[in-house]
Amino acid sequence: MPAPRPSQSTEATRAAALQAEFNEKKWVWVPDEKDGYLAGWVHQEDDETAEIIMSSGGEIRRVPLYALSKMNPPKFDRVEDIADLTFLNEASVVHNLRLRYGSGAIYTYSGLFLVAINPYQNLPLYTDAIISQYRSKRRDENPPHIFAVAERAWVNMGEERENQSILITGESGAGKTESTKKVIQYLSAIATDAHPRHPSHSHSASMASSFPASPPSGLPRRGSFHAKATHVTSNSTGGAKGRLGLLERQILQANPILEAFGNAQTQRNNNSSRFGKFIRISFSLDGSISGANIDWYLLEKSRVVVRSAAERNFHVFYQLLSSGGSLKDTLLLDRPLDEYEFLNRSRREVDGVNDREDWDALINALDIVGFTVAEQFDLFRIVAAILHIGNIDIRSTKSDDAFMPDPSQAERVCHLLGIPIAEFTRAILRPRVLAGREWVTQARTGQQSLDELASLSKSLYEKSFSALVERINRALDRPSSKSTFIGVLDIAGFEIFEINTYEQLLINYTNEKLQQFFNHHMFVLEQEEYSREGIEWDYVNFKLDLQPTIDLIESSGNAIGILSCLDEECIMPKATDLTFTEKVHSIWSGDLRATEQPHPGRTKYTLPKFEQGFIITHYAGKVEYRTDGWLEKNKDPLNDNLTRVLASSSEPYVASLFQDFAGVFADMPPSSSAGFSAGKRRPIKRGAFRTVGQRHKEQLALLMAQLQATQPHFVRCIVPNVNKKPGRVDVPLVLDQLRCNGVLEGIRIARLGYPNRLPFVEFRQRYEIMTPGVIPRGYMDGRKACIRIVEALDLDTELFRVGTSKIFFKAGVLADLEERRDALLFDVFSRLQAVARKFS
Ligand code: AD9
Ligand code: MG
Repeated sequence: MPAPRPSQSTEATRAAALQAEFNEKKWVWVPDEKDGYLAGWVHQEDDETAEIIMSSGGEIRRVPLYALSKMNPPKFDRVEDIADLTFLNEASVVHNLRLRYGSGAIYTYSGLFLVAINPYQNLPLYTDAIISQYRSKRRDENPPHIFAVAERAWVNMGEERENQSILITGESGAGKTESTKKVIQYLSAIATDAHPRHPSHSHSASMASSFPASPPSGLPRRGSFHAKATHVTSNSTGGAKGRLGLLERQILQANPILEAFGNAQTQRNNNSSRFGKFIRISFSLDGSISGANIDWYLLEKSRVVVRSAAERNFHVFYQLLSSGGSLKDTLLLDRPLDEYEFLNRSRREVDGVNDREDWDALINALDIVGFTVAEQFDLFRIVAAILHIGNIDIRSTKSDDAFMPDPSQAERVCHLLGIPIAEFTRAILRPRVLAGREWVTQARTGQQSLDELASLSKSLYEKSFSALVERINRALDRPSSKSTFIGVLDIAGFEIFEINTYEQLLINYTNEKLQQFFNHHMFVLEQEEYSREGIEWDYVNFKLDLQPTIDLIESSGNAIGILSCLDEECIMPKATDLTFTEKVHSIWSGDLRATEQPHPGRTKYTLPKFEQGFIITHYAGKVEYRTDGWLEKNKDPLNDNLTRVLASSSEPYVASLFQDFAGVFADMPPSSSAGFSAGKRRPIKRGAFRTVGQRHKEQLALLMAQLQATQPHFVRCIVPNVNKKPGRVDVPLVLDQLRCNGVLEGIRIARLGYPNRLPFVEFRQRYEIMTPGVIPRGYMDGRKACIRIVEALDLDTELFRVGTSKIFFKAGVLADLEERRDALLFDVFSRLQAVARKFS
């Protein structure tokens, strides 16, 4: 049950007192380096500056007027939707988020966004009782919640038979993956309820629950914020979990598997996803889950071989080594953890993580999803082989030729991977390469051979991860033409680090596209609302279009983009990272496309040089990219000799991982004894060789095409502080994120239009009192009445628009009206009191 509300009258009195106190002064937010913004009131002001008395401490500061932000009246404290604030400035946005977070309300709407601030503690927000509380309810009937977003997606899907997507982004550690899990938890619970196995909940009734076309916006109802900020706390009893069907359980259990192989402890997050994912859950017409599918993006495979000393490798390495039984013996893992080179140069244990328990959970999950014992063994075979590869000792002779002093370690690797040791050793130490038309043996230095082993480890891990996801998909995928899906995207948000490299470019490029998608969506929705209401509004000139930046990165063909430029350099014989960088600067030096008008403030066609790199102006800010290592990163090379050996492995799983590379074998040296029979040879697939950039571009294009065919919902996760601690909000840190994740951009767009809107009835009820005598007695239609009232209120005509059912206002106008209304009421109230005193 919701917390008891204070009685109406005490609440009203308190609100009136707060308002009266507020009205006495001109309150503002003053920018502050440490706290972001501090409250103060204007003591004196001239044309350009103001003297502010700071609210805490009474210190006086002189501040230029442009730096000040207006404060919202106290009745707006803790509003559930930031869009309802009448002063929509950064300071008010973070103030509201901070206030709410302080009282345990981690979720807040901001127009189309749900903002979620990581609580860093387990709040009782996700029980079965809460699930029921959100079931079949409109957004405004409950406090903001991730469940409300899931509910809305579900209802929209049912009513409109349209696919839905929930796009969750945020920094590392912000809570994306947790939010994704909550969405899936909610959907599996309600889908189970909708299922015919539970006739008490008729699915048709639940799917048909009505939902308003758009959330009510405008001035929130009075007195509703405080009461609703407290969440229901009730514990689950029994619950949906026990009732889930196999498919639902498999979908839920896919997650621990993905996390074991795709997550790792980092400085920012003990369980950081090192890949992005898009999970689609399909539903049949009756509302039951009919299948699921997972796509993944950009696995950080370099972590397998290197990482900072304070971080760990992927969880599965530690889990496997903590396992009991004979598996480790079979995999020849007879050493303690600190004797594996790929594990012992960095952290080994993590607070709050029990690798042994997680291992059990992983095996349990694999069992539930349906991996056979042999399939499970294959997964761990690769993990173990990688650990052994890390321990292969390679040295250089005096003439700098690589040699392997002790083959026993390589023997372990070859045993597990099912490949001949002689072939393997030769591929690593002295591969045969095509020089002109001749096959020659290439001498390698020790370092080159070690690099090859590192590439092999990364490749093995990534390919096995890919096969793992495919296998999960085979278990969950039940394609059916009648089903519709809800897709959840859990992907890293915009990144601006001290040093930004190729990975950041790909992530930021992804986010630029997602933001463009959001802008477009918001634009369309706003436009629709305006045209429904018959309001003229020109959206075109608002610098909403992020396409120039996107083109700059992705375009191919004549108007080449950065990724294609990199691809070209990758096939140039003598190209280096430096020649690539120079090419970038020669192409985008500004004059080439001088005829195209870049948007003001977004200088897109000159990429200023710095050290070895360039700067791109993204929607979220300028980012300096350093280009060292890009050619290698993009080519992602693995020598042909090695892939050939692996593709002909006697272990079908290992061979299958490299089958796509069979294409190169057309060029294999005739003398090679790589040892695969013609029968084993797979069809030639030359297309399989693509650069990392190309692959990502294609994957992203597919994702965008899918998203475009859905009705989207946007969730933005926020890290409140860098200490992973509950309760503290570091305002500058939060502001940075709001800027990067598009929340402030969304507000900017909203402000360009008429963000506050009220239905005629509401407007009249509230403000008629301020214009006595303007509306004649008897009937008058709502629109006419409103027009009369605003005219009498003497509002500048630029500040509002009258639609067909609502009246629209620019930001800030309603606050002024409220102030005038309060003053009036106060006046009336005082006079009534005076009269009352006279008669008592
Ligand atoms: V990363 O980009 O994968 O590094 P995420 O996915 O954004 O990151 P994650 O969901 O893993 O972050 O959350 C990080 C940690 O914050 C979790 O392990 C929890 O300890 C904590 N967290 C996040 N959201 C919640 C929540 N709603 N309730 C409780 C939470 N704890
Ligand atoms: Mg994550």
